[in-house]
Amino acid sequence: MKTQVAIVGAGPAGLLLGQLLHQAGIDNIIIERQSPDYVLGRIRAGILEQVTLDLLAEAGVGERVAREGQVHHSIELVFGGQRHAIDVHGLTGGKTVMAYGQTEVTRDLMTARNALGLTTVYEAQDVQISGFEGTSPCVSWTQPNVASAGSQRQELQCEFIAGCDGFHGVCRASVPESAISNFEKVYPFGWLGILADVPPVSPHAIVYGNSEQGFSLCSMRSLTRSRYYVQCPLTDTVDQWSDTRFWDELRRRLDPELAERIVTGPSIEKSIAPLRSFVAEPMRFGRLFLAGDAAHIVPPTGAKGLNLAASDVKFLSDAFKEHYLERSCAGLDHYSQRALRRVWKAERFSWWLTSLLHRFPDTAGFGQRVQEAELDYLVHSPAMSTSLAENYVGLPLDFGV
Ligand code: FAS
Ligand code: PHB
Repeated sequence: MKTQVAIVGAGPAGLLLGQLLHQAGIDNIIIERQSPDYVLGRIRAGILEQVTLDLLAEAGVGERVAREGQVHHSIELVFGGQRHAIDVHGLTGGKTVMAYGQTEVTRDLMTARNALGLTTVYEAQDVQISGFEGTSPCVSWTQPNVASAGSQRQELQCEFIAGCDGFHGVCRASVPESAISNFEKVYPFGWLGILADVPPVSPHAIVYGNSEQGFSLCSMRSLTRSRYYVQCPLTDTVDQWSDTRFWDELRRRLDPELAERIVTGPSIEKSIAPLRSFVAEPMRFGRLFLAGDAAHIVPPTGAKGLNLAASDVKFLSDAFKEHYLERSCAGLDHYSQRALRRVWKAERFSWWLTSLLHRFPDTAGFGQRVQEAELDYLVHSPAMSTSLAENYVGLPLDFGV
């Protein structure tokens, strides 16, 4: 098999990149280790920035999200038993965010790729990449479930490899340690998240809480499906959290009026995710380019993970178009520096909001009072609220350039 760009990973980054390259006439094949249902079964992000929405529209998959997504003009912060609205729309000159689940983004991209008859190899096992430091990159794998393929290795010769295979993928792991620098911060808690088919308690604004018991988040996937989170110890397991315990704990962490309004119901998904900040530098190694979670991870507090993957893909697809259509390598040579400038600003914002909204086991006394003072200052300072708002809606792609 041969292609121009081999994409490893059929999550949002890989699928979006494949769509944009196809539209530019650049041949690509995606190699994914899981099944389509498994990929769709992962419950992840829920908030899209305008930059991401514009990219989905450019990729030809903007119609359903525009129809079914819920536009949010504000967010709310709950602390000290009181709820404070942050007028994101007013503070950013009219910008908003969209509540629309990553699962639906992935579904829309999968549907579009299938409709175009583009090649996506699912359930590829033992995926390996090679030759990316030279001029003949190659992706190989075994396809045990396909009789004709048997168990011999399949090989895809390509001109470039896009590593869109997430934090635990093979692409970043294939880079020699001497060629890569990793920057990481692991947080001493996780998020217990549930999905329930009940109307969201706050359909027009995501609610972030910081109470004595810890962080909480009230989000949604639609007007009939809610997504909630509470901070929990890393030692907790899902089995220790019955639905009743979850709902009681969530109510405990909200202001009385909101707690009263919560509509509870059986969870249809329940999981605990650890929180980390992570960046690998650079994001390019010869003919291998990393994008999305393959290159960086943010704590989900700032709703940046999926949106950063989208902006990486915007920069990388533009660079490939320059290479193939204008015969210029400038974009490819500049990709890592350009993407990392945006990544680090999102890392900073996500770290800052996580530090502000969570209870840290080793922070008491002075540190706790400073956190409470910063929250009080934030909701009463137009300057501080504007800084939160402009980062929350997503900085412009050319910010600071
Ligand atoms: P993904 O991890 O989504 O996709 C990578 C793909 O590569 C997967 O399909 C995987 O199966 C495949 N793959 C892996 N190894 C491979 C190999 N060796 N060969 C072939 N394929 C391989 N972000 C938010 O903004 N808000 C949230 O609330 C939020 N919650 C999250 C919860 C969890 C548990 C996790 C892990 C992440 C969460 N994120 C959240 C971040 C998440 O949304 C990511 O930013 C987003 O999935 C990034 O997309 P991709 O870069 O495509 O990576
Ligand atoms: C979600 O809906 O999953 C979500 C929303 C906002 C966040 C994180 C996650 O900051």
